[in-house]
Amino acid sequence: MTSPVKTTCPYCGVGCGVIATPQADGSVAIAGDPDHPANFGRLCSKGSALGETISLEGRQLFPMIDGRRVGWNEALDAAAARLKSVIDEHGPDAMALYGSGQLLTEDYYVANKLMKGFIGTANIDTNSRLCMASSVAGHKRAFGTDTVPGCYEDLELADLIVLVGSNLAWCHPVLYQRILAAREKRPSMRIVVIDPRRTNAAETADLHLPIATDGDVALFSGLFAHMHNAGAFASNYIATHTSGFDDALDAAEGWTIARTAEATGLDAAEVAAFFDMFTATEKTVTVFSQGVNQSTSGTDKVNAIVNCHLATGRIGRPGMGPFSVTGQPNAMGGREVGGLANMLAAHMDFDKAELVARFWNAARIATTPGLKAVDLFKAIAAGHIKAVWVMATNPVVSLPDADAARSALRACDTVIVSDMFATTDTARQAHIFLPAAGWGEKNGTVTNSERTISRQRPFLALPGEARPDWWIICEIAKRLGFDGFDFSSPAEIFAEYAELTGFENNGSRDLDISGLAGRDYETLSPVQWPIPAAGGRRRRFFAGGGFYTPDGKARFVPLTPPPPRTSEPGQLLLNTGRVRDHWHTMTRTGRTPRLSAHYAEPFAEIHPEDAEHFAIRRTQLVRLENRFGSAVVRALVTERQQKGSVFVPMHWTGETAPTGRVNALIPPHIDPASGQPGLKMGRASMSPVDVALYGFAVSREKPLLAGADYWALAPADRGWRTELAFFQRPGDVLSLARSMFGLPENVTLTTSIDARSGRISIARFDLDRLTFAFYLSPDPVLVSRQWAAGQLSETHADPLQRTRILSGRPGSDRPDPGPLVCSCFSVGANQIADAVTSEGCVTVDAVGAALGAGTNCGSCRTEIRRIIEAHRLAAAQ
Ligand SMILES: Nc1nc2c(c(=O)[nH]1)N[C@H]1C(S)=C(S)[C@@H](COP(=O)(O)OP(=O)(O)OC[C@H]3O[C@@H](n4cnc5c(=O)[nH]c(N)nc54)[C@H](O)[C@@H]3O)O[C@H]1N2
Ligand SMILES: Nc1nc2c(c(=O)[nH]1)N[C@H]1C(S)=C(S)[C@@H](COP(=O)(O)OP(=O)(O)OC[C@H]3O[C@@H](n4cnc5c(=O)[nH]c(N)nc54)[C@H](O)[C@@H]3O)O[C@H]1N2
Ligand code: SF4
Ligand SMILES: [Mo]
Repeated sequence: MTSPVKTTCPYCGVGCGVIATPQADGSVAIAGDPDHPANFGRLCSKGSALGETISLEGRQLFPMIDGRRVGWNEALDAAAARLKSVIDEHGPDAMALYGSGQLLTEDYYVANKLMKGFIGTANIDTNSRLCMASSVAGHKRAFGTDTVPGCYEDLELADLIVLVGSNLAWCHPVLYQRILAAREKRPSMRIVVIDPRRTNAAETADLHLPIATDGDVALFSGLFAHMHNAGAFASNYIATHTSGFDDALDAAEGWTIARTAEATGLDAAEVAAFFDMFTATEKTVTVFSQGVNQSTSGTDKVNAIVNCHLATGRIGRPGMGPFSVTGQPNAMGGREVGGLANMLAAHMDFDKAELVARFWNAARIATTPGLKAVDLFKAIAAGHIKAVWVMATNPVVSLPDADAARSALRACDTVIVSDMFATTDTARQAHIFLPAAGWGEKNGTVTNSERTISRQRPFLALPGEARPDWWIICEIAKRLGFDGFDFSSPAEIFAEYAELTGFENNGSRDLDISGLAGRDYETLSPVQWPIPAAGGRRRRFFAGGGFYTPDGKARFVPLTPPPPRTSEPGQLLLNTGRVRDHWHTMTRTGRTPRLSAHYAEPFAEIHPEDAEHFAIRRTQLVRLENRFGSAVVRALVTERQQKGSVFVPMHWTGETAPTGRVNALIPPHIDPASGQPGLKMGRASMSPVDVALYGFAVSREKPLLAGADYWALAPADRGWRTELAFFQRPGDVLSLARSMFGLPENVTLTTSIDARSGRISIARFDLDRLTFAFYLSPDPVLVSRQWAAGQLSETHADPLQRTRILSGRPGSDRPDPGPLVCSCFSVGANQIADAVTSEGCVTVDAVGAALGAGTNCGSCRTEIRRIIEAHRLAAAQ
């Protein structure tokens, strides 16, 4: 065992501190860092499973050109030569870099410096455009700069927390657990959730407003008008520290409770209850996320929320404020260094080009904004951009109109991709592939949602020829002939960046970390900005005004709510987002059996009445379709979904379930102020899929799936689990099984066929070990997935056990754990139900004491509560 290393989780913007301890057997023990101010030792299911994502399986460990192995010199020379010829021939704007909030600050800083300072184009944008751009634009409109005014502590100090378009329970789980713990201590604290779906966050809330899609501007306009009428406004704050109040009030006029209720699809009583709560509670924090940002009215939603906080003076004081929670681990860091095409660097706009050019000694500074993500990919498709470098993001999956994004890359002359995996849908389009170092190998800093800068420290050696992104960028910059990239470590880059934030600042810019310039980088502990060299640190912004607008006053924004979103005849609104245990396009979480078990395939949440209307039965496959594309996913019929709308997660890809790429259906419509696409704003028709044969398989080897019309592949302990469907009945199922699992024709298979139901089971044992079990049925296959996947780890010398595998049912001596609920302790729904009915565990804590479930990260506690509710009656009998 080597000594523990303090680092930061590479997933969400909570930015939890992690202690990683490499073990003698090559594994790494992961624990929450008790000293980190974001999590004080807690981790969620994804963070806890980090040790399982660091294996080198599937990693690309050397550079490639057109699929051919090359050395670094050749790869870097080729990349630089191709970029240079495009720039020389067509000008700097003919090239683009598309980056990511998963880059470290140091990577991001040099990428931005190279593009905007030396190549001379602002065509560098990032997946943060799909994520935080509307918050950035809203902050800049109101505050004159992109500042998050508050901090995490406010969430514990607040008396009211309003979550708007945020499933915090699943997407920022540690923050959510902090809120729940605070409410437990102080039961008067209230949580309101504003989300069209009854999410996990909504289930633990005191009030859930199932708002109609994009009703948010109307709701907060109504709140603005209501608070004005109630005399709740802070007239002193408004007069001293803001401008534009009268226009905002005029715009909100007439937004009565009745009108608001109508525009938001909510009950007038619910609206009134929310308005009264908000009006009466000074210590209110409004947390918002993608239900706000990912909309063509996203920036207006942000300002509708901020208007209410400004007008009540509830900003920058303990326990109050608007709070945009960031998605990615370094979404904030990217915004800081200038990773977005419309910002220059260090929170400076293009009007500061001369200053930045002087600081950088820049050869050719960009003076105007570049293309934003959606337009950037359109420019690639149109041939205006001839070379693109994609770094730490998977746009073929995550951009709207995803098939068009793939075609754009296919048509592009030069595609360079930096990733850890060469098999992603995007990396498959690369001409030049550059193998990047990943979490645990990389070294640098990230900034979380509350402006805390933490170190990501390496605890593993660089594998193969993988290199950190900052090194790759600097090597290419040098080959392009630019000075200013002679960095020998991330520490040197950070020091330069810190100096830039303080350069000719004198309090004119919020972002100032010049106080860190001389600080020892290796031992840097988590620290919240601003940290000016001259002193003047503070936790929060704007309690006493001091905005970064020309007159120092915050700006109210007058708003007109968009017309209510309706679906066209025969279509449903298409909402998208995340599940608890997966991270985006699953390149990392998709490698762990534990995290893959909670949801193992793509699905659509459908309201029971819509299911009936569209003739869709539970668990069958459905096709969603519109003029952009189509997707085939599993039907998950649930009342948590609003009628008239379906929800499909964004996670599945060509690698894991090729028909499940929901972004093929999302229109590339953008918010006019921020350029952020409305990723929650699709529309699609829905129909049942005519399936001839459904299949489910567990197997030791990865199956070959070429013949299946639908498949979803997930790892299991010691193998794989696969959902399948065939739209035409395959001729010979035994040959199909042999070809799927790579067995010659003469290998004997164990089979069982039920002529009446048409169900077929096929298995193969190698000595006493199961090689595969394959279940086929004209109806969705009824086999306990967790149990079947578990059979890959068992021995089966006993013929009775082999029979059970064929029948797809555990014996009474081996209870079926049921679908996974708690991924930290691998506890299934049946085990929890059993604890309720036979052991009388009728509280979540009692279930926890009996099974461990829900006692680590806590994210599954609402699911446990739901199971208890469902089985309570049986327990009482
Ligand atoms: N488990 C997990 N956690 C993650 C991530 C992950 O991939 N997996 N990704 C991280 C990243 S990058 C991000 S950006 C965050 C995102 O975190 P969240 O924003 O919390 O997650 P989403 O599921 O994208 O969307 C949140 C909710 O917005 C709702 N919504 C849709 N339309 C509307 C609307 O018009 N109004 C309102 N009020 N709500 C609406 C959806 O129903 C959904 O429940 O999560 C981060 N954390
Ligand atoms: N329909 C729909 N679409 C969405 C969203 C939605 O809610 N709905 N959400 C949007 C949002 S908020 C986001 S943030 C995006 C996320 O979407 P993406 O950024 O496309 O998703 P990831 O899977 O996180 O992609 C990160 C890639 O970088 C690689 N990687 C990880 N670390 C490193 C590193 O250090 N260096 C390098 N070079 N590579 C690395 C990973 O292997 C992976 O391939 O999706 C957006 N798309
Ligand atoms: S909440 Fe979970 S995913 Fe987010 S930083 Fe913490 S451990 Fe990582
Ligand atoms: Mo995001």
